[in-house]
Amino acid sequence: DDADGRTRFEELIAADDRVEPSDWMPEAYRKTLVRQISQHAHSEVIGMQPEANWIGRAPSLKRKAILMAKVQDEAGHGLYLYSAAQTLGTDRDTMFEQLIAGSAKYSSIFNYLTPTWADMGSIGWLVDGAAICNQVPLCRASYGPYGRAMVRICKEESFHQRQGFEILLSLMAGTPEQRAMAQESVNRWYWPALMMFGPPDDESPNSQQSMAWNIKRLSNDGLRQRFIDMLVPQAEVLGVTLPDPDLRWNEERGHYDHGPLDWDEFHEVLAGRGQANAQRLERRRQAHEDGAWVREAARAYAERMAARREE
Ligand code: FAQ
Repeated sequence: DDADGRTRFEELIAADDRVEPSDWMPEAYRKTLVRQISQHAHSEVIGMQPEANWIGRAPSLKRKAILMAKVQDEAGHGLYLYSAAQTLGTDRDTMFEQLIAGSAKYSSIFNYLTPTWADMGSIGWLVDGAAICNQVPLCRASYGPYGRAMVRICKEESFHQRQGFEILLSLMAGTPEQRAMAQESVNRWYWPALMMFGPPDDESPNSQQSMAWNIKRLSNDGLRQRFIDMLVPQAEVLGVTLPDPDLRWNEERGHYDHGPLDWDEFHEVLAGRGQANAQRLERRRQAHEDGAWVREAARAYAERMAARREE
């Protein structure tokens, strides 16, 4: 332990300043950041798969170009986040091995299937919408490289959210079949999107400490409520119904009341028994193996360049 370092760390947190990679930090602070950042990075990388499913089948050239750009952004977000985690001393190969071995978490939401085109709309509107709601406060996270990565990610996520909303808006202005497709998709994605914020506050083991360290700024339930309050007027503009019969404005609280979430489903998905857990990991493993030659070539090139510099 470094007494001066600890005092300085506590001062930084108390002043709501930023902790930088060269600063002393408690091991538990480092560990929880690596846990949260790597989980987020893996979510971005695995999160490319549900949408990649539709790149080859997008209904127009324009839609295809937009979807490709979005999925590429997700790869980029993964890279910023792996870089932020690397400044804490855990390298990307290690995190990748944990992902492929199935021992690392990624967001529950990416274990749901995308059978219809409307799912591209729902992912943008609901999944990216939830992501922004969760991540805007993370731009102020106490760890510098993480907060700064989040600023750029949030800007890109806003575009993703709007493109999803616009897909649904187009479908809702279409034929009865298209409207039905949009509604059916929203019905499937609504509850899983609410689960993205994590377990209820009284069952969230990490929240209290993460909030004391200024990593998380708002609780899981607090963010979930903020998200629901945001969605209701947007659903009205779209003309879709949110599939919760208990959803109603509570004048006293100044928030929408909502029905209970199915936490058994959440725990099943986390335990690996969601619709697509096995498929997502298998695809990731295969892509990693298929990319071995690229890593080998990049390493050989880097070595040759280093040797040349020494000459
Ligand atoms: N799925 O004590 P807490 C995106 C775990 S957005 C799976 O409350 P914490 C953009 C949690 O890790 C999605 N696991 O934990 C995109 C912990 O287990 P651990 C990614 C979950 O950390 C859009 C345990 O449950 N965004 O990718 C989930 O304080 C479209 C107990 O929970 C982020 O990761 C879940 N939903 O709060 C990409 C944002 N919820 O780690 C492509 C950053 C909880 O102890 C297409 N992360 N768990 O083994 C966070 O803000 C936090 O980590 C929370 C969880 C809020 C997710």
